[in-house]
Amino acid sequence: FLPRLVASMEGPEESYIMIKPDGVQRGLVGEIISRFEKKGFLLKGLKLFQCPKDLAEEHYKDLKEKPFFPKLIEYITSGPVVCMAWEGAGVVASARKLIGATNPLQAEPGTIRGDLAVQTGRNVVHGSDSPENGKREIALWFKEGEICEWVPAQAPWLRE
Ligand code: IDP
Ligand code: MG
Repeated sequence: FLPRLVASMEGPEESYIMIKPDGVQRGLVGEIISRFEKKGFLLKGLKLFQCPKDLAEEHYKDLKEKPFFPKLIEYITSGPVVCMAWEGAGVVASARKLIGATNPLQAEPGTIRGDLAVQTGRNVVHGSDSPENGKREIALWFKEGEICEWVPAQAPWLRE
């Protein structure tokens, strides 16, 4: 009861999705956004952004002991990224499925990484791994006023 009450006070489920610099450089922005848009989730925030080093380090702080951490930070800050906030019941797990496994060679065909990438170090997209991290990452990457609360015209055709 209490966890559900707390969850409802925190509002709807959200995922932070980010097209990494390789996705932007390779001209995959429209293709990647389309997959989430067509699925039926709600886009609440969107921007092209050059990520500073300290933000990249904060975003990936759980990985800071990994040997690949310095290269990961270099990769994420190497050019603009596309930051997105997506909303919807089940969006976090569903977005992870749409994105596919971390290693694109193990990602299923039909997923973004399975269709569009070949290496873990260039896996084109990020998706939050829990609803808590979805909230945390959206608060980290977006400023107040950059998130839009709106109801799309197609809402009654997506959910009964
Ligand atoms: P995820 O993005 O599928 O959630 P995580 O394990 O959270 O995967 O790792 C975050 C990111 O760090 C990956 O998407 C990838 O860009 C990078 N990464 C993870 N493992 C490796 C590795 O072994 N070599 C190089 N980069 C890695
Ligand atoms: Mg992760």
